[in-house]
Amino acid sequence: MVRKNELVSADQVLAFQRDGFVLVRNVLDRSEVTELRNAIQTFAGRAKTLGHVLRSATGEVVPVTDLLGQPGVGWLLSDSRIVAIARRLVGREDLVYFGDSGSMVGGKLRGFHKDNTNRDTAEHPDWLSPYTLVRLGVYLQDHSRHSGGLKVRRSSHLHADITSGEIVDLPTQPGDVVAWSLRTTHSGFAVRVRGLPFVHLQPRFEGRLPAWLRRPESCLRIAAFMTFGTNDAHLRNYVAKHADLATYADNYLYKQWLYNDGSEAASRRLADAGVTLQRPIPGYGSKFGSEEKLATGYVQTGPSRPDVYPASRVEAWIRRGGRVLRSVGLAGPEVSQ
Ligand SMILES: O=C(O)CCC(=O)C(=O)O
Repeated sequence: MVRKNELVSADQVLAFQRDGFVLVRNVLDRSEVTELRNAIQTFAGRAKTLGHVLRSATGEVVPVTDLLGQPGVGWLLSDSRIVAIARRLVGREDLVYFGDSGSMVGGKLRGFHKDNTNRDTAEHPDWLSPYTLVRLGVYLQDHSRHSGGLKVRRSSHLHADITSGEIVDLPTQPGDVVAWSLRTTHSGFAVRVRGLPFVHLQPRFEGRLPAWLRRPESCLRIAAFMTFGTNDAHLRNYVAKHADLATYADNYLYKQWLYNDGSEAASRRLADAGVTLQRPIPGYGSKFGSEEKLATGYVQTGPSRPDVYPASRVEAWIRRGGRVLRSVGLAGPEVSQ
């Protein structure tokens, strides 16, 4: 096992700053991967029974509660290796966790997007200084030879659009951690093409690839995600966007904050690892541990805010063609499935 202060080399930090993502190998061992797979499946199953999950059109089970409150999983957020990676990439000592993490079981939710506050306006403060919110993904199965992993666009964290950057399917193996800037364009559930490992498809085409051309997933896809930041304007803007119900009603993160573990014990566990727990809204944690079964079968959230990405050249033509095909019923919905 690699020592924690060697987990992310100086070259990897530079690669992260250049590319907007980095793959850190062999962070977790085999038994930890097995333990996490089991714990997440158990927790997600229980959350689904209660309806404490986000609504899904593509089959994934996403508990609304963050990782901190999940038995057998919460340790990830204060794990010295995870914290060391986050600290190296955020680039600041005062690491903050603000209740943005989660797990996902199964599904096929694809589509290029960014996670930062403002995704399409180069004049917004998000784009005027290096971005300090970093997301870590732990994919608990093989994606070096199998579909289902993370797809990113290289250096797309430098562009306020989702069309820039070479497409890369990340060959993660169980135990690896992938980290990306919230400004980086990415999509889940990458489909690998049989016999053509060097081909990295647009998400919109992946869902339409015939089954015989796809490499299958290795087993049920289970993944965990967590975001860290530091005490700065980028974090304040991000939190303000999701805390403001007037402009972003009932958004998923606001709902998650209600269901999160905001206890003093959880906060102390993080503090012992050098991470500050920020509880962005007054009701943070007020529904944690609730046994109320939701009749809707999921936690209701408002629509996500549309991003208006200016399309250029080929992308504009593809969009136009897609609109025409959809209007005459010859193409499916815009988010590929
Ligand atoms: O499912 C995935 O691999 C990506 C999830 C994602 O887009 C995110 O956590 O921001």
